[in-house]
Amino acid sequence: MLIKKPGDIPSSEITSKSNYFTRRKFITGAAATGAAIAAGLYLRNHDGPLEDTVHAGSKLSGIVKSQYSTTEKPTSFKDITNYNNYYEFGTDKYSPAGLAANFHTRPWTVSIEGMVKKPKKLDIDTILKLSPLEERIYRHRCVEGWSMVIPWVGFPLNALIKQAEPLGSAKFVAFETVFAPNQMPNQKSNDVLFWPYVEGLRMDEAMHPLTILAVGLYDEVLPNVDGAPLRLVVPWKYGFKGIKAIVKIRFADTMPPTTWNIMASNEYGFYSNVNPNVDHPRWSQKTERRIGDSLFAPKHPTLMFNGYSDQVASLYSGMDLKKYF
Ligand SMILES: Nc1nc2c(c(=O)[nH]1)N[C@H]1C(S)=C(S)[C@@H](COP(=O)(O)O)O[C@H]1N2
Ligand SMILES: [Mo]
Repeated sequence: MLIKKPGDIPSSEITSKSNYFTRRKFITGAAATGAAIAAGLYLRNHDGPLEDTVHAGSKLSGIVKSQYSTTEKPTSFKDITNYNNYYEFGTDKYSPAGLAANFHTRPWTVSIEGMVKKPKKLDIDTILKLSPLEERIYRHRCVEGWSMVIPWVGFPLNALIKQAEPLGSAKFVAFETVFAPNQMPNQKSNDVLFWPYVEGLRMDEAMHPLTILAVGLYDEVLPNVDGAPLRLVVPWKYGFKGIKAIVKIRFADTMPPTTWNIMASNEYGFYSNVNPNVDHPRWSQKTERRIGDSLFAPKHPTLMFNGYSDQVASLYSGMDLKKYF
């Protein structure tokens, strides 16, 4: 078994207790109703006994290289698939890998809805053929202060968005993780987070060519623990924006709620752009620990927009990034 390395910020500390419980009291009613409705909608699709479950591990073909990949050395497959945040399965880093191993990723339908000309329900195997698969080797920076370099396989989110033809009035895109409490043990109660996990982007962020939907890793089908079968990757933002196991994409004219912002709005903003100049209220964001480095290796300086300033800084020109953190 892997042993927890010193220097980790325990996931349990991601939200201060007092804050967590204040929010809980406030929100329980609405969340409980939402969860009940979601359960009704998804239980049949994703909680039944399933036959065909083994997909991770198969090689993906026809992957093309991308100009957007970093030349930094990728983190090992072992670290990327054993050191994770996936609260539906476990709140520590090492248990989700095992607990997610038999998660059912087929059949899988993604609903595209809200302010679009062409709402659709797309089967995951149709989505996989939507656009050529690209390798995107991206830096991944968790808000907790650690980072990796991950060779994702995926395609630009904008390819999917264009198919749905959003209305001009759509200004945001909201994403939702599956609600499947029979498979995701922590979804059985709201003690950990409110389910399903939700995230969102502004429309221009969603359309940006760096924003991808990942379906693979190291040329293989995405391992369950990394968000199979479909997971968002926005490399200039903190890792929690990269919502896993997506079943719903909704277009809206108002800013959608996002899970960590609901839990602690003073600590996690909607934007959550990687920014070494805006500290988390409980720790500095100036440096990061690269997973896989030796324990004695110096920390890496955290880069503005995670090193993607040239591509994305213009999205935020004139914005006060301390206020809109
Ligand atoms: N549904 C869901 N998505 C999630 C999370 C989660 O707990 N549940 N954790 C987030 C966080 S905090 C991070 S850092 C990344 C981790 O992705 P990885 O495990 O593939 O490295 O997933 C993000 N997406
Ligand atoms: Mo994270």
